[in-house]
Amino acid sequence: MPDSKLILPDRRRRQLLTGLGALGASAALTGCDNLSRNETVQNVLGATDRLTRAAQRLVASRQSLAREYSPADIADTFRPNGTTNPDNDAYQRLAANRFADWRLHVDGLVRRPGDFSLDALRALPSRTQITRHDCVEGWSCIGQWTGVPLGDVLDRVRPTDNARFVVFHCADNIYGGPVKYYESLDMVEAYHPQTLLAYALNGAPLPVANGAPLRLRAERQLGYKMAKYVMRIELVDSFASIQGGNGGYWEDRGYEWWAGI
Ligand SMILES: Nc1nc2c(c(=O)[nH]1)N[C@H]1C(S)=C(S)[C@@H](COP(=O)(O)O)O[C@H]1N2
Ligand SMILES: [Mo]
Repeated sequence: MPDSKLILPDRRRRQLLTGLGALGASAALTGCDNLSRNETVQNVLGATDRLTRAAQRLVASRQSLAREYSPADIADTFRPNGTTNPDNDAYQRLAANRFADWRLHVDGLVRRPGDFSLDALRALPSRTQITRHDCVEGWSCIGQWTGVPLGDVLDRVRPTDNARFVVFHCADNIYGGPVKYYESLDMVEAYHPQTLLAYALNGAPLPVANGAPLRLRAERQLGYKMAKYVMRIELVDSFASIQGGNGGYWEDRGYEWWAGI
């Protein structure tokens, strides 16, 4: 279930409401007792307190920053994984022309769908961060990424109120198979300040092996969330009509959609 983490407050709220119902019943029985000494009130106030703390923890954890490292920690070569050079004519033609003809298409549940060239993305305010990438296969690598915060691009296309997820469609047929790699984030992760559409690695244009010309960095997520070779960003309210319906290439093959670390 994609946003299982977000269901917690709801469940807590329901428990709280049940508690308040019980309070109504016991208050009627005991008349004008000092409410602060009433056991049910104590329990309900305790529950409110716990609810607030749980909600705060949840919000805080979704906004917290991934650790950033120092230049001395950067690996000499950022280890590539999965597709390292998309094996199709369309991509190879774009690469041959150093991505001058490449455009990022943004569409779906947005008020102003649009196309962005690499120069247009580079002209937007950028962010640089040195972070550690963790792959489920059991390796990590530290690199410096530069790109435009995804939230800034979303602000330009103006998601509609019913947009719940951001889907990244990639150029590569992974392992030469029939389907293209894709991934997705929810809106909270999409607007996180360290979520970037990155066009540079260690101060140089993003290498093809690491996703040229544009790849996602979502630094609090596992490596497979960080789509390389992004061609199109689509805002949706459900994954049902996209490939296997689970929000990502690996998710369609059994990985968890929530890959927070
Ligand atoms: N388009 C695309 N994105 C992808 C992959 C891929 O095969 N194709 N592999 C994922 C996995 S499992 C990891 S660990 C990282 C690897 O990024 P890197 O090649 O820069 O190390 O990209 C992720 N994004
Ligand atoms: Mo990975």
